[in-house]
Amino acid sequence: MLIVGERINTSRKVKGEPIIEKAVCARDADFVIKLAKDQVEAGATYIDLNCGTLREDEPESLEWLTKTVQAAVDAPLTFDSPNPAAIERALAVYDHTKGQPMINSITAETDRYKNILPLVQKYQTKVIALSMDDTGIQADAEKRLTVARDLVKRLTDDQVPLDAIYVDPLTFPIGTGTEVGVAMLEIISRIMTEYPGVHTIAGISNVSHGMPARKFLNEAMTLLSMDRGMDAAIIDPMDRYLMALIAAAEALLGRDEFSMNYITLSRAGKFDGL
Ligand code: THG
Repeated sequence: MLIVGERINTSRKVKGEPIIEKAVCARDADFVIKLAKDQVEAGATYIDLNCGTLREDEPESLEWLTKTVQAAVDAPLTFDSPNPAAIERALAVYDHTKGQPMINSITAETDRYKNILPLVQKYQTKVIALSMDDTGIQADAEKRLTVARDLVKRLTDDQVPLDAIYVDPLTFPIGTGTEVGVAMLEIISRIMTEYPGVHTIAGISNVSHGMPARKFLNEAMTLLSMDRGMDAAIIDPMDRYLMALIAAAEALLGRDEFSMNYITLSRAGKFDGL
């Protein structure tokens, strides 16, 4: 399972305080390095960088984040931005010896597709494909599926390998409709069956937005999505219980040979106290 650690995001607030945004604005390298190291230690395979709240300072800040995080950890990075100028600045300084970078994300919107695709090609990145187009995000599962299929086709036609594509079905809050969870699971399932070799990914925590006891919804949605074939997730890897459940599900779904990873994590004390 590819785990994208979501904690370096300037829109994240802790007890109402935008502490990440403050740290990035102040160029507090120690703060950012700790966020990155903690996530890698917790099992993140990619570290997401999102400083979209900084607006005109986003490109320079994303470049700084890239250099700062790469100097401290070996995990590859995910550039979480709709802004091609910011992504390109980050990619230009990216150390490719740390693994293939990922762009988060491309969509079927005319301008976004046109501006992001050349970066995917030039820097040979992985790319998250969000199922939205010029009409916006459709609530209807069939419509989102059509957009997702269209994106996979366009990307492969443009020489992006299936293995580099991570389709994101887009996570709606369960409070917005009874069928929201089912729709997401259906999109994951269909994409994974129709395009063998492609990947699916989701920013899971949005499913619980506005709900009480959010963690159970996030945990259940992660496991249900994995059962439908989802093989990557954007989550908080510091949630040890969620990480333990993911490892257990990997073993039970036959994605962990002889459960060796599960056993290794257990021996390393990753489940202690849970
Ligand atoms: N798909 C893709 N990219 C994404 C998302 C997605 N990037 C952004 C987001 N969704 C995933 N990243 C975050 C980062 C921070 C938070 C949630 C998702 C966050 N969550 C809690 C909240 O909502 O209140 C706060 C919990 C905490 O203390 O960390 O801040 O769907 N491709």
